[in-house]
Amino acid sequence: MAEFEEPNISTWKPSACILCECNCGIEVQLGGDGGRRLAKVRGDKAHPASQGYACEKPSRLDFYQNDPERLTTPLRRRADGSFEQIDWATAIREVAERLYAIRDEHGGESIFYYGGGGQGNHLPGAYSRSLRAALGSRYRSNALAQEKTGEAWVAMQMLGRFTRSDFEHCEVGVFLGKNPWFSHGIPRARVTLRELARDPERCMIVIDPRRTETAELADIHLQVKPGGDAWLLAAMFAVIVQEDLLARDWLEAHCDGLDEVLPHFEMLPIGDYCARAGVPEELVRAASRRIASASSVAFFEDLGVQMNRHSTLVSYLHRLLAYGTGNYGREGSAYPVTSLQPLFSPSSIGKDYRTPVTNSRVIIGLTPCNVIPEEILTDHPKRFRAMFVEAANPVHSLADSQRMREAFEALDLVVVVDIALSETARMADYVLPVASQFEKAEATFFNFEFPHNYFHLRHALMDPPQGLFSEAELHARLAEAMGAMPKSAVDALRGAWDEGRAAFRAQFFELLSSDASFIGMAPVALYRAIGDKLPEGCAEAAALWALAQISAQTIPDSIRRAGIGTRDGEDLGDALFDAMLANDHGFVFAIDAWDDNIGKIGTPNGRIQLALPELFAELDSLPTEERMPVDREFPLVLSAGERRAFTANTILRDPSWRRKDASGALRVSPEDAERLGLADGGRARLTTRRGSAEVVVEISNRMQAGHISLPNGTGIAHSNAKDIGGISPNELTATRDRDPIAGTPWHKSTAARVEAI
Ligand SMILES: Nc1nc2c(c(=O)[nH]1)N[C@H]1C(S)=C(S)[C@@H](COP(=O)(O)OP(=O)(O)OC[C@H]3O[C@@H](n4cnc5c(=O)[nH]c(N)nc54)[C@H](O)[C@@H]3O)O[C@H]1N2
Ligand SMILES: Nc1nc2c(c(=O)[nH]1)N[C@H]1C(S)=C(S)[C@@H](COP(=O)(O)OP(=O)(O)OC[C@H]3O[C@@H](n4cnc5c(=O)[nH]c(N)nc54)[C@H](O)[C@@H]3O)O[C@H]1N2
Ligand code: SF4
Ligand SMILES: [Mo]
Repeated sequence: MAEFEEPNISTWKPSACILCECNCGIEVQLGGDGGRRLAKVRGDKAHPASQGYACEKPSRLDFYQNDPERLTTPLRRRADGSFEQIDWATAIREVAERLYAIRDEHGGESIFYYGGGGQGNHLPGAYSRSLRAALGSRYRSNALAQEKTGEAWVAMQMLGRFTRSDFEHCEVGVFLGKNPWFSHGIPRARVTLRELARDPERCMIVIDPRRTETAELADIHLQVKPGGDAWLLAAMFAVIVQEDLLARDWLEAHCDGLDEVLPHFEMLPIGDYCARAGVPEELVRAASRRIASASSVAFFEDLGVQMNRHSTLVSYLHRLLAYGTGNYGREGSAYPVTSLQPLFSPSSIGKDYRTPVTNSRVIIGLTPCNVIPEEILTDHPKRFRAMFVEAANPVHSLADSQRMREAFEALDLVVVVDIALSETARMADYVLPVASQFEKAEATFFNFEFPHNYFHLRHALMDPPQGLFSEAELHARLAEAMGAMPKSAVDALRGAWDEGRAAFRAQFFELLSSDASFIGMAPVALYRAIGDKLPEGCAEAAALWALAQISAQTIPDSIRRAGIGTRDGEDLGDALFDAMLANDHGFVFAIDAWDDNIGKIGTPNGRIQLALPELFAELDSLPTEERMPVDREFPLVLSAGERRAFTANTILRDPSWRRKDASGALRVSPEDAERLGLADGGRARLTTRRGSAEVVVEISNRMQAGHISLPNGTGIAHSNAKDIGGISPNELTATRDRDPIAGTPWHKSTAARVEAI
């Protein structure tokens, strides 16, 4: 994948792609001025998960690393709204003072934290724990609370654990509102999809209103009408119930609550539901029977349903279909995730706390993204007063950018930590620029595989530009400026490290037991104590030492099965930490066994809970509800945010990175194009209740009539942007369009109209 012909090319260095959550291993040759260019990029064969696989995107990573608009100095907003450059000492001092002032006046709970990492960088989130602890900040959120919280709410109640599925070995694979051909989400996605499609003994089922690239490979494509999944899935489970296809013995052995669930499906009018969903009844019955007869079924639900009407209900129906047919815990089905740092923490379930203003459910510790503006734009005494945003771009990525901007304007203080002047950074009082993901050690906690699970600590490939440093260093400096850094603890730990690991462990655990407040400051204290003592390019790994110790206590058997810490007298946590540092191509940190999964059900009685009564009312209202409320003014259904070959949220800002689809076209069916007088490549005006924009049209026979689709991550302000470089989808979406339980947005079914220009 040669991109640049440059002299002085370096040897191949291992790293990872940061453009989707797969984080495929890559190898990079550096070149150009001072060796700062990612000159050549290829898939890394030594990476245990991706095994050399890479899609079309990582060859363009230099557009991230060498964006001409990278920030190099801290910025402070002037009264007139413009920015001035300030030095680091001033920036750190003023940010610390102003955060403390807000804490003192309104309480730490009024300071809201957003972000902590995107598709490639989760270490900032680990270090930000210290900032939140120092401030007593309680509410936080990130992108998971606009996609996965409904699913997490369902999974935690039914199973007490978050699960993923084994597409490599399944007999039947079901993709529900998911297009892995372009969005990936499973290792080596295209290889796995082709294998599933090619094997006549296996079957792929895709539920998507578009004839996607994935749907084209499928054996059964249920081409649902947009927003119709609740009716479709209810009908599918009703087929299982009414045709007596339930896995009765398995249900008896492992599940509770079947008797409460069955009455909702025994009389369900399957034909009527299929008609509402827009899918032929015979095809629905065939798909349901195929699922019931398979030895194993893997399901993947994603944004097509999670950012859509009835999303939490659909997550529930999908699981009824899976568990009703016995698909949990055996090879080729769903498994509970063994993670180093659980993104979906079971500990947060049961503690049902709510947001201060809208009284919304906080799920897995996250405030629903769609309510954030309402938690600010009010005179409620408990409203959020300040926001600290890190490695995220919520003004662009959350519903209703206009409203988000109003909310940001209303805050007393906004601090944004980013590498670029993002749409969110533009609203900040202080912008704090940091090292890029290739200039510091980084890692993600997207550890979702089974039975072998992987971790990859990437080492810095180069130093940051003069004056910049990582989030770890930033959080340490902020803690110091706030007087919150436990200095004597740092000194004690530094000394102990030089004596050896046993002394270091003893010292660390003594600090923990003697001072309850130490735990909150441990990430920055570890960084200060040992960051500079770790191998070159690994300083930011310091906080992982504590994570390794915790993992050694929570999942010791899984780690030992991976061959770690098996030598006599070796400390398991330290062995895991050393393995993290030593394996710069990634490594297997845990091996699990399918047989253990039933025992890992995390509900109080160790059985799967089939009945979620809180969802029954919504389920039973389906017969009288319309799929999309009829609105003559806005007759089309817009899916705002489709993954395409060249989209990657807003990680890459320079639009020249996109080899295809430079205009981020609105996809329209041939029928609609004809009716509306639209030409391929022509312009049109797209309008929703919330906004209006000029778009370029692509006539696509993958679209069904009545459905139109825009890409995600486009419409970014950049000096290389030409004319229509795509529009920002959330200028068109509304915060009140959200799920009643989880508050997740309905981006995939926004009412819209299109007019030719
Ligand atoms: N190329 C690329 N890959 C990415 C990303 C990226 O930006 N670009 N982002 C990553 C991230 S953050 C995520 S969360 C994942 C998301 O991955 P996906 O969820 O697979 O991505 P989308 O394309 O947003 O949505 C999937 C499908 O939902 C369909 N859909 C729309 N409306 C409906 C509906 O009513 N019902 C059903 N059943 N389907 C519907 C769309 O047609 C689309 O094919 O992708 C990751 N991978
Ligand atoms: N309408 C609509 N909206 C959507 C979606 C959709 O389908 N439709 N998809 C949603 C989904 S699934 C997701 S996950 C979100 C993603 O949205 P966000 O979570 O807001 O994240 P990104 O767009 O990935 O923004 C990442 C930011 O991090 C910055 N950055 C890059 N590297 C670093 C670094 O090393 N350190 C720091 N501090 N910053 C860095 C980038 O410059 C960028 O500003 O978007 C969501 N928004
Ligand atoms: S699938 Fe593509 S975009 Fe995702 S991490 Fe791998 S190479 Fe990067
Ligand atoms: Mo996402």
